[in-house]
Amino acid sequence: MDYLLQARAQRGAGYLVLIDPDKWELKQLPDIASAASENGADAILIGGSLLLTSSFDEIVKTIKKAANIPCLIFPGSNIQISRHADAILFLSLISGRNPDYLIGVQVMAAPIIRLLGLEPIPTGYMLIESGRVTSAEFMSNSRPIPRQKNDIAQATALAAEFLGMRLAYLEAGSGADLAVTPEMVKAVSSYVSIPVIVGGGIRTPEEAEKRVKAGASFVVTGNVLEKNGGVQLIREFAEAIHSAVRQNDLGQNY
Ligand code: 1GP
Repeated sequence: MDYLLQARAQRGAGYLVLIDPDKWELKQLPDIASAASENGADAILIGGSLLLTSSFDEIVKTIKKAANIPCLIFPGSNIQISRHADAILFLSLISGRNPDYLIGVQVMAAPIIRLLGLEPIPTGYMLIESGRVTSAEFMSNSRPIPRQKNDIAQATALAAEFLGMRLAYLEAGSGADLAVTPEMVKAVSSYVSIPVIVGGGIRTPEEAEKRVKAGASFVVTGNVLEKNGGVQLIREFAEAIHSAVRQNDLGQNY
C-alpha cells in the first residue's frame, strides 16, 4: 500500500497494468511484464474472473521474475493467491449484496494470506453498469450500480472508507463497452478521502487522462493491451496518466 501511495504522491496518479492469465500464454508473460515495468507502469495487477490455464502460482512467479515493479494480485476468487506476489487487493464486492463476495471468500482466504506473508490491501470493489453483462457481474452473481447513479456510488465508497478500506475500485468490467464516466469518478473522488482506482473499458490514453483529471488516483488497463499489445501503447498510457493533474470538485488541484 505504501508503494501505491508513494507512486501517487510522486507522479500525481498511478498506472496499473492488468495481466489476466487466461488472456496470455505462459511464455508470453515475461515479455508483457517487462514491457509494463520498463515503460512507465507503476505496478502490475494479476488476476481474472476465471482461471482456465496454468497454475496461478506459476503464473505469478513468472510475472514477478520479469517485472521490476510491484506485482499485486487482483483476485477473481480465493484460488488466486500466491506467495510470489508483493501484495493482494483484499476485495469486498460492496456494490452487490451477495454475501459470498462480501465476506464469504474473504473468510476462506484470510488465513492463507497470512500464512503466505502477503500484504492484504483492503479494497471496496464496486461494479458499475457498463452496457452489457460483464464476466465480473455474471461470476459474482451481483448487480452493478447503475452508471448514472453517482449518488449511490458516492455513498457506497464512503461506506467503504468508514469500514476502514484503503481503496475504492470503480470497475466497469474487463472489456466493458462503456467505461465508468468521468462524472462518476469525480463525484466519488471528491466525496471520499481514500484513493479511487478506475478500470474497465478504458481504451485510449485520452480516456485515462480524463479520469485522472476527474480525480482518479489509479487507472487500470488490461484488455486494450491484450488486443493491441505494444510497448508504445503502455508508454502512452503511462505518460497520459502521469502528466494529467487531478482536480477536486472545486476545480482545485490535489
Ligand atoms: C478489469 O479494470 C480492469 O478488471 C481492466 O479492464 O481489461 O477493460 O482494461 P480492461
